[in-house]
Amino acid sequence: MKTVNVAILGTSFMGRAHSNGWNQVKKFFSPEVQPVLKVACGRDVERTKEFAENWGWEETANNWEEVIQRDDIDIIDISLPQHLHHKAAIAAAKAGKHIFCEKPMALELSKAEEMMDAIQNYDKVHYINHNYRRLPAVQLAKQMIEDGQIGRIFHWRGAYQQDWVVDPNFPLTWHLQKELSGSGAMGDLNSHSVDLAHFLVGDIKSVSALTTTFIKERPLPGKGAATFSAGSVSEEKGEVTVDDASMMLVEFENGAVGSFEATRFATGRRNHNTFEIYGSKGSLVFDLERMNEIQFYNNEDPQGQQGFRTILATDPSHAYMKNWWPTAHNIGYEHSFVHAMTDFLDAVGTNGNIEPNFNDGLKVMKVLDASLRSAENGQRVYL
Ligand code: SOE
Repeated sequence: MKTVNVAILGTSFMGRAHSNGWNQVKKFFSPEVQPVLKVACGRDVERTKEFAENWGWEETANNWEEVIQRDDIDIIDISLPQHLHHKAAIAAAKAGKHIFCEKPMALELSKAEEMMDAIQNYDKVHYINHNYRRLPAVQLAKQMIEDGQIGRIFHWRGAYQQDWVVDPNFPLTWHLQKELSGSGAMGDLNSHSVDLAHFLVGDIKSVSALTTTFIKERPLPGKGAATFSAGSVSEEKGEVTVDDASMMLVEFENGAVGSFEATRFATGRRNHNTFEIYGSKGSLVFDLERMNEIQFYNNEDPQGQQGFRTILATDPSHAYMKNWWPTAHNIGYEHSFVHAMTDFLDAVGTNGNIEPNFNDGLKVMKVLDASLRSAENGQRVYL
């Protein structure tokens, strides 16, 4: 079995989720090439050593620019905060590496365009990890739409709601600083919804949006501050420079219309990514908090017997499921990363490609950029 050496840049939440995926993909799938967990790269020497030990990375490094230049590395896994995505991706492309990059593609549109420039005349695999496409229930929704089971689509209604920064004492982590995250809920959460809408409904023609920041300043972060965890905080405060919530209305190229909510202030919603798609022959409803299910309404069911029914997408016939457990033994968040990795490794092994790649990531960035401009000028913005 041909193997490929992976180097991961980043040892926090996504570093953990990706390391789990690279380990699990070898156990549950038979991709064209198998990953070797070669190098884990992080800023903190001791923490990176512990990380590598725990997840089975063979070596550690603390300078990602040097790792990218190594001849023995085939895949660069970018699990860094988005302000570092473009530098790492451009260096990896120039070094002729395959690139598995976390979402959103980049800090801002101009940086995503630089990444696109770097992969012209480039024959390796590039991928943006909008992982929710690869949940079996979402794959089933895609199949049902393509089979015409909901007919002409009229409406998309998406909402990605979290509440981990509702507490004003949650510190000013990088997620809340424009120079490190680009935007707040817009880039972090709405990027997922926009990618799913592109995947399931189609391209977006125009956006009208508004954003708001509910809590304008927060204590500076101390030790242990990370995604979803506050750690210690300092007495000093800093300004929040990103949106806490964004609301967006769109026209799709195919005539459908859509609404998108993305917020970190939906108190009680921990990681509530949902979509509703309404068509001429039926409708589909997905809720990440019930990620193995898709709700389907068939307008052609007999009169008096119509209603939303729950389809459990865990049969062996559902995408990826035959590699896991017997039917109805549900999967979770982490499995979407494994599905992305098996498809990515197949693309690497066959000199093929995978979606969403940089082209799809750039499309998302263009929508987010237009949305932020619309929120700024109060006008509808056409893409
Ligand atoms: C934080 O909002 C976060 O970790 C996102 O960055 C991920 O993309 C999302 O899947 C879960 O929440």
